[in-house]
Amino acid sequence: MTNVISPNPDNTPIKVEDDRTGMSEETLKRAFADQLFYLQGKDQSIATLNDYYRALAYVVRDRLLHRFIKTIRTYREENVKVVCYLSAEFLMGRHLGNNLVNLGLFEKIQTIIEESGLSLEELLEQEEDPGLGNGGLGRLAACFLDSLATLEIPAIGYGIRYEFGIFHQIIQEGWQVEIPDNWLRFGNPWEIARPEDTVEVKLGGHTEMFHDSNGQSRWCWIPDRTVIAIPHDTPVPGYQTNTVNPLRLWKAEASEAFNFDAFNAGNYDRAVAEKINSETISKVLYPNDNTPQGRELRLAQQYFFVSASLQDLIRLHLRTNRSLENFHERVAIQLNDTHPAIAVAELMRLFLDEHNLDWDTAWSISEKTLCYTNHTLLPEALERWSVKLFKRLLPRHLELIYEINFRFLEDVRTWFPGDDELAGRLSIIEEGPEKQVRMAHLACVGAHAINGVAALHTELLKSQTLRDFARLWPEKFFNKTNGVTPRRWMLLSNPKLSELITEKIGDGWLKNLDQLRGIENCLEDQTFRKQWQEIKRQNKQDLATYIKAKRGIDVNPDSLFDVQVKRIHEYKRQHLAALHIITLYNRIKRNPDTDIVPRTFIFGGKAAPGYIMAKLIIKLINAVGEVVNKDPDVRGRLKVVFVPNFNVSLGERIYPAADLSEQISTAGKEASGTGNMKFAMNGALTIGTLDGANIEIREEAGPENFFLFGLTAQEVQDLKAKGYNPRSYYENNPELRAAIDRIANGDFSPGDRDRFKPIVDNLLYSDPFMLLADYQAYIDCQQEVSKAYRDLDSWTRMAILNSARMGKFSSDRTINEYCKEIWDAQPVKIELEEYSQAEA
Ligand code: B1H
Repeated sequence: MTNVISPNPDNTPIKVEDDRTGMSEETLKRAFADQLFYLQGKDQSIATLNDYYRALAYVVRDRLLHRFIKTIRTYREENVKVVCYLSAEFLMGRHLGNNLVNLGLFEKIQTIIEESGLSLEELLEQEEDPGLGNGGLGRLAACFLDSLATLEIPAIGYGIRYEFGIFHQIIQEGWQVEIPDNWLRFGNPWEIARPEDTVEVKLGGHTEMFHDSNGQSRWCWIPDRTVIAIPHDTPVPGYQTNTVNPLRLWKAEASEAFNFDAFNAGNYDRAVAEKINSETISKVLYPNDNTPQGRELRLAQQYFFVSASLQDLIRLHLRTNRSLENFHERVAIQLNDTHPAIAVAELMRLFLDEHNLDWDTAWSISEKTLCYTNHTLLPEALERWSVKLFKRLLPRHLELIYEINFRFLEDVRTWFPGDDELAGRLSIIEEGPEKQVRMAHLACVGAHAINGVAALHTELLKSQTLRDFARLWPEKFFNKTNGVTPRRWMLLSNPKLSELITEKIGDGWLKNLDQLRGIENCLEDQTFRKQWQEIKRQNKQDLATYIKAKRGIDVNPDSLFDVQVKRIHEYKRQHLAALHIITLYNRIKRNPDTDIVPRTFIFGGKAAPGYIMAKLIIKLINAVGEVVNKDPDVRGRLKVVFVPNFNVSLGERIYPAADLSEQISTAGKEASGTGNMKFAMNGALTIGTLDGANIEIREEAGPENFFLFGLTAQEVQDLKAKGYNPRSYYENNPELRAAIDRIANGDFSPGDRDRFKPIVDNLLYSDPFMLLADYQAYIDCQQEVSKAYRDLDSWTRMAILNSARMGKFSSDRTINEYCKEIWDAQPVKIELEEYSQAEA
């Protein structure tokens, strides 16, 4: 608000913008000093960098809040349709830089901070990276929230406020060591607790038959535990819009601070134990990517956040609507994988047991509301819960699932009479020594839309993993190729490149990434290519400085930066890249004068703590680095660096500095990949298989600007069916044999020859991900890469074309498709009062 305070001596009124909303330099400066003094209780003489960070965070948060409040009020008053993204993971990355970018404040704040003798970059580094996710799936949810707000779509993200996010990885003697991620230790300026919106979530107990006054009998649930769910909201602003949507994360607490009965009876231990037990639910993120952990606590987490979110939605709906009959017209719920699939049973329970709808009405509304995204084809990653465990934790839901399944299979039998095998394959319950609930089947039956995350993935879903469902309901299936937000992954992380692009084509590309095509017109402009190259070189120099500081390794910024950053998993084949490095090393050892293109191999990624093979792959990469980096014969031409603790903020440093993006999963195994998109947007060329979104990236970039190798998904399957014998590749390929022998002989494990035996044996005797079958094609393709890199100008042309043609992979495109084809959601403009609009 513009206040008028005491007039000047010459009687002209002084205008003072509200220190909480004003966007002028003057006001921002005052607000910064004010927050430091009154919030942190410090002045400049004693403030630490962290104090300055927090002061600045609150300055920015203040400027989000009135937009946030107005956004929520508009949604309510206009009774709009809201998209609810239910996800066990949101890998948001740091907020401050992104919020500055989206509010259009970055440059102004940078000037102010620098004028105060501070560095904005240093302050941004103070923020803990909120790591409430494992990898691609959680980061996708975060990119979607950015695009939803940018496209002005009313949306809420619902998830869990884990007290400990993904562990912090350090490398000790080449091994991964996990350190707990106590990210809330110094508080979190971006969240607002909303205790007034607390809801209760029940667990356990049993069910009983109950007769109501009309003589009707029904089952009712007598739970034996209650936990309370306290929402914590984080505002998520769109880029250059007034929309600020909520990310609502639930924290679990005991229903009473203590169980007073137990407490008063002197049973203090029990009272405290119950409290601890309840709070365990939101304590820690399970650190598995692409492999679910079948633990009771994990199912409790899933149910906890799903139940709290659905209760919240129903309550919000009934505030502005008379009944639940139009629920699906006001709410679209997207299930991010099967982790929230219990929503199918919980929504039915709420409709039937708590709101007295009849089955058919409840089912019809529920189905029209729910949508399901599948993210993986790996059979071991498909969630199943034992019926026994389900019954112990969620007895009422198990009954409902049986009822849903019974009705579903009755339909199947009328559509396909006599086909009992089909019914068995489709059933939500898997029969066997231990009966299991198949969560993907529950999601398919309960949702009206099912989608895969890249064209190949969706095809394989329809023809294999969910084949029977696709036969039953072809109209339910969609492809929605993933995307990433260009705001974080270009503008924020690669400001120099973004500036160059904007200089050439204006800034429209940030909201419409297809406009990037415009830079193709600059391809013949030699100055432009030089500038492009120079920016890449500076980004590489910055990364080299970081590597030197973190790992003490000198890397040459003029070498080819060959990068593989992603979770460590056998299907992603980091060990295939290791075989390539060892092959080059062997060539040098055979002939130290061999003419090779200098390369820096950069790896990063976490292994699930229980995944022994993945942890051994990390050790192998580091061990190869130890030998190669120090061997004088190599003469610094090859360097291997494992960058510890790969996370969103490290990604922001690494993607812009890459020349080559490694996307080398076994075809048919990587559902989409999203790192592949971030690399290509920033002008890295891809070496990759025909897997996931690589296929579409290659189509867009043009096959001449992409290094393709390896078996196709079909060939992988055919070879497996025919009988795959990895040993024959080993025996018939001398370079492959030499590389594997070097590992087997203990050259990378002095004093412990057998250290890498599990990797060697796995490759020679089973090789489920067919590294040996793809080895030669990969080596040959890498040779092509080196050849291409020798002509830096022509390489730069290819890099520019990659960037220019990545428009399709903006998450704005993905979200637009979901809105039109799945959610039926429309943008809603948020109008601000004049005072805060003025300088926004
Ligand atoms: C993806 C997961 C995943 N697919 C289980 N599945 C998890 C499965 O904690 N768990 O139990 C956690 C994560 N993550 C990834 O999703 C795919 O592997 C990528 O290919 C894809 O790009 C990404 C986003 O769709």
